[in-house]
Amino acid sequence: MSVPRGLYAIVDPDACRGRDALEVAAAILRGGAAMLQLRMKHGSDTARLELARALASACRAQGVPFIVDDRLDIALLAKADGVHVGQDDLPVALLSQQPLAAGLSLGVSTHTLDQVRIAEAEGAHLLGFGPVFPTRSKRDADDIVGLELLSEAASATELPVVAIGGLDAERAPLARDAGAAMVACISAICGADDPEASARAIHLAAGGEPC
Ligand code: TZP
Ligand code: MG
Repeated sequence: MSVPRGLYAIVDPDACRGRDALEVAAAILRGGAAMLQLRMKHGSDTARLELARALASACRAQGVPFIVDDRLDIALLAKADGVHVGQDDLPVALLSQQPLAAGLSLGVSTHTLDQVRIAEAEGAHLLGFGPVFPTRSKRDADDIVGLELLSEAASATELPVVAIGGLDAERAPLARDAGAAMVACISAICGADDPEASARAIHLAAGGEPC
């Protein structure tokens, strides 16, 4: 999977202000997101799989890579393009050696330069790095890393680094200038009054191609 630039949209049903997550995702895709991840911390596996399959299909229709957070099983069953894991999730060292995960893009959340180097050595294909700014979307968020450490992280790896945490259209250029390949957002898109317009503004501000 080649890595695009611009908005890495994270669709979290809890952040959609009661709106249908699939409709919010459709708006975000119209806005031109370069990649889309499903992050669903609550609800049944039946609901999770149903939404994952619907999002996979919507993303495929737009040629946008679709990633599932945390869950290799859901990623496989939904025929996603990849799976994203945090430091306390399934270890990327195992996923990268696992035939079941062959062909999937493996993303890893990192918060320190050591984690960046280790995730790369263990076979990750893409790294999240953050929280760059304060966030209210993750209850157990790590300490703020800031733009300087983001820049060091981007220089410390050959892998694309996706900035995450408190990003919006105003801050996206700062992350891009610090070396981020993409800018990941939850609340700035899922919680926006107009998710399509917000996604478009962030995607362009992050250096994405107009769609
Ligand atoms: N990992 C680090 S910060 C974060 C995650 C999942 C939440 C980002 O959400 P927001 O609303 O874009 O700050
Ligand atoms: Mg996780």
